[in-house]
Amino acid sequence: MLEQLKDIHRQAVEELDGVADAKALELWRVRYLGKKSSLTGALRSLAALPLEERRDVGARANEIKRDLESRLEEKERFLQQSLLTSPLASQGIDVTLPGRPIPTGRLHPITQTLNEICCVFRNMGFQTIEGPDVEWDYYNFEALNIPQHHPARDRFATLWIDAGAGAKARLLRTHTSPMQIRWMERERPPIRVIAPGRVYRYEATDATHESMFCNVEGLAVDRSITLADLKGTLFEFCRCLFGEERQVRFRCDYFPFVEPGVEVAISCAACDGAGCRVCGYSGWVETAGAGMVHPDVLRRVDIDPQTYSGFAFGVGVERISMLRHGIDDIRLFYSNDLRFLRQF
Ligand code: FA5
Repeated sequence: MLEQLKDIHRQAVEELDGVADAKALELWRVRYLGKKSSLTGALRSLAALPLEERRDVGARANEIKRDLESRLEEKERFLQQSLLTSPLASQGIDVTLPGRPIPTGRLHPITQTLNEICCVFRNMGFQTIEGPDVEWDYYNFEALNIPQHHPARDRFATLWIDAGAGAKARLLRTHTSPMQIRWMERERPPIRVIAPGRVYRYEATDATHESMFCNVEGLAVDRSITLADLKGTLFEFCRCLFGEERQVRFRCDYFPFVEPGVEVAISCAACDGAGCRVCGYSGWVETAGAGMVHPDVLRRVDIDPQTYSGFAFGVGVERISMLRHGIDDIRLFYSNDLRFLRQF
C-alpha cells in the first residue's frame, strides 16, 4: 500500500509540472485530490487494513494529500502571476519606464496679468464687479456724456448689434466705463470698485492694437476725492506691478465723462525708454485713460457733485502684459500659437 501511495505521489508531482493553464490544473485537482481520486480511495480503504499498517498508511496518505494541496496552491499562484506578466513580456512593455506625463493646462497670459492687476487693486480696497459685453448705447455712450453725433464716438469705433436704434441700440461695449453708470445707479458713495472685462472696437490691428482687448475700469466716489488720490492710486499700482524703476507719465487727454481727463503712460520696459517697437519708438507706452468723474455723470445717477467727487480710470491689460513680459506684438496673445502661450 505504501508503495502504491509513493507511485501516486510521484505521478501527481510529475503531471503537475506539465500543467500550463487553469483548465489543466482543475483536471489535475480532480484526478489527484477529488472524491474519486486514487488517493481518496486509498484513504477510504484504510479501514480494511490491519491496525499496525493502518496507522502508517493513514499518516503517509495524509502527508501526501497535504503536500499535493500545497503544490496546487503554489501552482495556482504561479499561473495567475504569469497571466499578468506574459502579455507584457510578449508585447515588450518595460514596466519600469516612467509613465507618460499627463499634459496640464495653464492660464492664458492675459488672464494671469488680469488676475495680478485685480489683486493689486483688491489690496488697495477695491471691490471687483462684472457687467455685460453686449451693452446698450445708453450706458456705453449717452450716460457718459457722449450723445448721438458727438465727435468722441469716433474714438470708439463701434461694433453695432442693432445700429440706428438710438439710446436703445445694442452694441459690443467699446470700453468698461459703462460699468461706472451701472454701479452708481444701484450703489451710493462711498464707492471703490474695479470692473475687469473684454471690450471690442472696429479697428485695424497692429503691434499695439487689437479689435478685442481687456480693460480694467476703476471707480472711486466719496467726499473730497481729488486728482491727487487718482495719481497716488495709479502710481502705487505701477509700483506694485513694475517696481520702482519704471516711470509714470500723466498728460492731459479728453474723455467726455471726466474733467480733467488724463492719459497715463509707463516708460517702456522693453527698451528702458530708449525707443523700440513696443513703445512705437517714443519710450512710453500708453496704458490707461483716467480722470475725475464729470459732475454731469454724477448728476445723471443722482449723486450730488457738490457733496461728492470721484476718479475713474480704464487700464489696458494687454499693454501691461506686453510691458511685463517684453512682448513686442499684441497680436501674439490671440493667435493661439502654443509655442508662445507655453512660455507663461
Ligand atoms: C477708454 O477706453 C476709456 N474708457 C478709459 C477711461 C476710463 C478714461 C475712465 C477716463 C475714465 P482708451 O480708448 O484710451 O480709453 O482705452 C483705454 C486703454 O486701453 C488705453 O490706454 C490702452 O492701454 C488700451 N487700448 C486702447 N485701444 C486699444 C486697442 N485697440 N488694443 C489694445 N489696447 C487698447
